[in-house]
Amino acid sequence: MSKVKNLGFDSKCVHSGIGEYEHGPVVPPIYQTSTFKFESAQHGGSLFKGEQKGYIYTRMLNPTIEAMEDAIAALENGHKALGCGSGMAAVHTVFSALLSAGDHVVCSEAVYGPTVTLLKTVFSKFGVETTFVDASNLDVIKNAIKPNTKVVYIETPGNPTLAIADLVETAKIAHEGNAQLVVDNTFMSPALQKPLDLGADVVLHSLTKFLNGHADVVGGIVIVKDEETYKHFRKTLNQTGGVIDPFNSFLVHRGLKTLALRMERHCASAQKIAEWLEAHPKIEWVRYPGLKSHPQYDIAQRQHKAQGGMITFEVKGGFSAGEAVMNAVKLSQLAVSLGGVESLIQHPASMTHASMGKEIRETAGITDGLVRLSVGIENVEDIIADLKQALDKV
Ligand code: LCS
Repeated sequence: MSKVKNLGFDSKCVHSGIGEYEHGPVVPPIYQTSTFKFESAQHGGSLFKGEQKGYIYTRMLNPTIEAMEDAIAALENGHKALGCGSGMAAVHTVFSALLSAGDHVVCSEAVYGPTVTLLKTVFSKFGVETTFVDASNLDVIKNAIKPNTKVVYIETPGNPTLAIADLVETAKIAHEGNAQLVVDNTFMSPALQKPLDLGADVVLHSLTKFLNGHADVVGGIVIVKDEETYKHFRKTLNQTGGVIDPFNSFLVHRGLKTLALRMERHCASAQKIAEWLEAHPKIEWVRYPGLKSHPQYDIAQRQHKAQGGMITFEVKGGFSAGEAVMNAVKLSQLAVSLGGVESLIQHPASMTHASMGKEIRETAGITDGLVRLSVGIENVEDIIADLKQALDKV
C-alpha cells in the first residue's frame, strides 16, 4: 500500500493492494502454489486455530489473491473483499452467507439472467422465497418487504435494461425492514459509483467485466464493511469453494491500474454513441443514463460520477432488424460479456437473459428487439462508422 495517505481515486487504482515483497518488485509476485509450508507442527496447528496470521492453503487465502482483494476493497471504500471464481460465484457466496430456509429475498427484476435463475431454481429448493420487483420504484420495493425478508438485492444500472435504483432510499427501506442491501456494482465499477458510501451493506462484482477490463479473466468479488461479516463470508467461501486463483487475481490487479482511465473513455464514447443512435432515423429507442430520455436521468446524475459504457437500443423493425445489425457489424464483436476494451454487441432475450424466462423478461422490459452494446475504448468515430454501415444494411 502506498505510504501516501488520502490518495485520489486514480492514484488508488495504481497503488492499492501493493505491498513490499522480497527482491523489491513493484507489482505483487504470483504465488502459484496450492499450499504453504508450516515452520513446525505447532505452527500449522496455531494457524488453523487462528492464533496467528499466515497462509495455509490457497482455497483459504493466498497472497496474490489477497493483494487484489485489498485493492478492490480500497476502491469501493470497504473493509475487506473476497475473490471468487466468477461473478456468479460471488452472487452465490453472498446468498449462501446471508440466507437460511424460510427467508425471503426482494430482488430487482433488472439483473443478470442467471442471478434470477439461481434464486428461482437453486435457493428455492432450500426454502428461500424471492419476490422480483421493479427496483426503480421505491413503493414497489417497500410493499414487497415481509417480516422474513433478509436481503434486498439490486443491480443498478440493471443488466440489460439500465433501469436505475435510488441507492440511498433503497438502503433506508431495506434497513427499516431489518434486511441488508446487496448491490451488484458490475455495470458502474467503483470509478463511477460507490454503493457502500450510499448505504449498501454488501457490494459485489463480476470481475470479468470493467474491473479486469481485458476480456481474459472470469472472476468475481464481494466487498464487505466490517470484520465480523468478512469472517463469516470467508468461512462460507472456504466451505463452498468458489475461490478465484492466483494468476487470474494477478491479471485483475493489473487491469485495475487503468480502471479510472478506461472508464473515462468508455463513458465519453458511450455518451456520443447514445446521442448518435437516438438521432438515427432507423432507431426506435435508446436507453443510456446520460440521455435526458432515460426515466431515471435525475438519479443517474446524482448517483454516478459519469454514465458508464453500456447502451441498449431497439432498431425499427424489432428483432429481425436488430439481428441484421448484429450480423453486419465488423468492429463491434458479436459476443456476450461486457466491460472490456473491445466493443461487444449481443441480444439479451436469446442470449444472456434467455434462462430467466419470457414472462419475467417482459415485465422487466427486456423486449425481443433489445440490442445491448458494450462500448469499448476504440476511437469513437470507428465504432459509430461501424454501426452506421450496419444500420445502412437494414
Ligand atoms: N453480475 C452482472 C451484472 C453480470 O453482468 C454478470 C455476467 C454476472 C454478475 C455474472 O458474472 P460472471 O459469472 O459471468 O463473471 N454478465 C454477463 C453478460 O451480460 N454477458 O455475459 C456475462
